[in-house]
Amino acid sequence: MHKFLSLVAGLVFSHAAQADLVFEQASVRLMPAMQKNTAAFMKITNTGSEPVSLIEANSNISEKTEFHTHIVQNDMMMMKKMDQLIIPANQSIILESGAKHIMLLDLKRNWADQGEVEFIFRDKHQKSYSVIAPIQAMHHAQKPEKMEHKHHNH
Ligand SMILES: [Cu+2]
Repeated sequence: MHKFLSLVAGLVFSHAAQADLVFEQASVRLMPAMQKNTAAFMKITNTGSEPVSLIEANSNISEKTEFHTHIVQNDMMMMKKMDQLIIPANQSIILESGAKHIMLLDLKRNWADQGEVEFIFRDKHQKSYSVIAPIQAMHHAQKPEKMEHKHHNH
């Protein structure tokens, strides 16, 4: 009994000492069935004292999953693939429409019927993170969600 308790305590301690990520408000944008791509949004908080670099993403509904950002090129807003997504120590980043996001490419047939998506992210130390995100219709796709959030602070 005592042996078991100390083993559990040891596991909890070593886990807490590592960098860790908390995923919140995750969602995948519902798209018409003929669309080949969609995007996912979420808030990621790094509760550790070291930055975390995610270098790989996979999902169960797409052949490819990438980290994207938006850049302006020739006066046009374009999406650009990022080799890594860095979450600074003790900080949160928000992936949202019109900013950094997760791109799901080459969607599988009837992908939206699943209702939710499972992501597996991997950081540069080969630690993996599993996240479940519901598939949701987003009505104000063009409007940056940032503006809606600001409203609550007044
Ligand atoms: Cu994209």
